[in-house]
Amino acid sequence: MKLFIGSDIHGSEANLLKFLNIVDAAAKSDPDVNIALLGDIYNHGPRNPFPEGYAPMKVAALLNARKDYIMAIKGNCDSEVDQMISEFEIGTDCTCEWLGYTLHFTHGHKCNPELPIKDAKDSDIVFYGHFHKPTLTVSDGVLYICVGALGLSANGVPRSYAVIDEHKLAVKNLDNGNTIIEVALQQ
Ligand SMILES: [Mn+2]
Repeated sequence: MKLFIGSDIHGSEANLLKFLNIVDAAAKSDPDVNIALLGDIYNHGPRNPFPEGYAPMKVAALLNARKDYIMAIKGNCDSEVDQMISEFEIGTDCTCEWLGYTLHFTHGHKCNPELPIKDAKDSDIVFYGHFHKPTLTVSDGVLYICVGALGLSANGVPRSYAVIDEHKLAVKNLDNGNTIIEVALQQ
């Protein structure tokens, strides 16, 4: 039982493939693997450079092939046309129960440790992206995890994703697999 959480692909097929190779490898031995995408899926964004391997339609094809186990929410760069090329729903921020934990998923531009909306305050763990930098913040007893970015990274910051299972939550370097953040979970 693993949930992989990625954000900010920004149309980078090359970097999405690295992420999906990791997810697909995990899925071979574990039938219960899911993906959460925290927005900014296809568009590079007008303030950003084109990321490595920029190919939004190829990103759509890769994700559509995995539509049955993707949960996606909208970021600030995602527009109406993005839903038209996606066979999975690009929804709004959501909360779910996971092995006794309440998890909240958000892109991060309207909810983050500095902007803790009610849904976040009522959760145990908040996952967000947007800032393209993996971080752990504890605020009012809530764990905020910025999972970093899959496609675009800030200067000198590695590309990263998060993975959570029964035992721990980890944020890992997309390129070398190194653990950036690790939190043990108690059942
Ligand atoms: Mn964003």
